[in-house]
Amino acid sequence: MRKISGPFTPPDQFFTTQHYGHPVVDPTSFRLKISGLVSRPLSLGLDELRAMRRTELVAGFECSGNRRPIQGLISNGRWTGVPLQTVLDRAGVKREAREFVFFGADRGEEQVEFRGQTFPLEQQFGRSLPREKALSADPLLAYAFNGEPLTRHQGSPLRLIVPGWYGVANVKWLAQVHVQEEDYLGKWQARWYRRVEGELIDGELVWKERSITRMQLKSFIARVTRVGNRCHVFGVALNDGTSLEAIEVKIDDGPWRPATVDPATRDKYSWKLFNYVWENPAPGEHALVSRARDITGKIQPTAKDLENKKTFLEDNAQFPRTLMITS
Ligand SMILES: Nc1nc2c(c(=O)[nH]1)N[C@H]1C(S)=C(S)[C@@H](COP(=O)(O)O)O[C@H]1N2
Ligand SMILES: [Mo]
Repeated sequence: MRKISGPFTPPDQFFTTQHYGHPVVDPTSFRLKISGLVSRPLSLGLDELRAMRRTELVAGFECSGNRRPIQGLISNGRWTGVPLQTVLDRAGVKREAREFVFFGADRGEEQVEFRGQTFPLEQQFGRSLPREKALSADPLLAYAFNGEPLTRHQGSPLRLIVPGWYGVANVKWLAQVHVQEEDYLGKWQARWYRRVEGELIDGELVWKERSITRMQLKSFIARVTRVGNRCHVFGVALNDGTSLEAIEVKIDDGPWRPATVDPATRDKYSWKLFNYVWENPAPGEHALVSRARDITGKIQPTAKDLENKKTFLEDNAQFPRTLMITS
């Protein structure tokens, strides 16, 4: 079982998921290639990347598959690296560039399907960002986590961190950035990680399918500890970086009451750890739930609100938990 021990997840406890195993990339011979629609294609070693503008960023993320009832695929910490923007500026992005594809060193054979035919093809793990996101100040080419070089599981020696986006955007063992004009429709971009949902538009259900990008507004209660006549309700909230208005806790049919956010987790893209003190809990069974609200007026949805979402990814529903208080 995974537990939250503080604002920053220790590197050996950071959750890890990947699709083609963990490649071993030798940091001394490692090169990051920048190819495609750039004026100066680049091949950069780790030392060259380290010599470029160094940035630190606190960011948490969860796997888009993180869901009730386990919720273990979420972590937080401080990343060090060079802004993607700095590297792309050096390469000189051409005007017609629209799509930036990030390939990991991990590969595997896939049955690529087309109209009932399948071709066994060796594929790289690949994900893309649109131009405006790739050229924004946020994405980081990270080589360290909490002050230590990335571990093999974390994508050593280099990974992309797209703060505010679901984990799948954070391509590990980053080997190549390919800049192109057309959409990238690789498996991990267009098929495996997508959301299928019905939306009522003018009273009619319209089916929408889109890829997994920004994290949805979410909170959940991780643990309740009783000290005498008090229960300490502790949990975590995460979203795309939009400021939160409140994180609230509701007990049984009571009102929503504000929880306190741990000041060590105030950074824009950090997860927010919250605490709520529940005084004099009565013996018996209770239902506890949390919700987050952001400054745009968005409220974390209930499971009912999400009933037209057919794919399990992006489970940001409010997560009621039951608790027994003994006298
Ligand atoms: N190269 C590569 N990068 C990858 C993946 C992968 O399979 N290969 N998995 C992605 C997914 S789905 C998630 S949730 C995160 C997990 O990052 P972590 O292992 O550091 O927690 O890595 C992402 N980056
Ligand atoms: Mo994931």
